[in-house]
Amino acid sequence: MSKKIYFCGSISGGRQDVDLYARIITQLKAYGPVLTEHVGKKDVFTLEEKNSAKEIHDRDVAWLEECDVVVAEVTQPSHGVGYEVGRAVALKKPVLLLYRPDVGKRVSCMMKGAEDDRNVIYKEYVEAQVPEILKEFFG
Ligand code: 6IA
Repeated sequence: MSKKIYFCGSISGGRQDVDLYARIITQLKAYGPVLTEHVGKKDVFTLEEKNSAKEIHDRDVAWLEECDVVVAEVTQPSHGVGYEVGRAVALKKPVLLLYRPDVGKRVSCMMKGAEDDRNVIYKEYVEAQVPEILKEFFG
């Protein structure tokens, strides 16, 4: 069944993983529409410059409420991603957290420790594992 997917990835926190985000988003589209496709676009700042911070925040929170699942790439630390994951947890949305230990960045305990046995799944991965992780998550 098609699910509305909210993908989270760092923007102001640093764009070094943008190409990876784009590749994950391409795979996510097999499972349903991705509401936040711009997160994987190199020109996100140009795409969004017409919107104020308030408009971006309110639109993104509305999409978080609307979505069926949240997938967050949390390797590159980002205030926005942490905020989105926190709101998604409070909304009791199914959340998949993806972290790449081989990059050498420390993961926040507020991401890793959010894992529970119900809504929040945390996976340490390398990119080649993304297809199987998504298959299992979307079941
Ligand atoms: O704190 P960050 O910027 O790294 O937060 C990134 C997360 O917050 C992403 O998952 C997005 O869903 C959301 N987000 C943060 N900033 C933007 C944004 N800014 N456009 C869309 N979503 C955003 C555009 C740049 C702006 C200066 C025009």
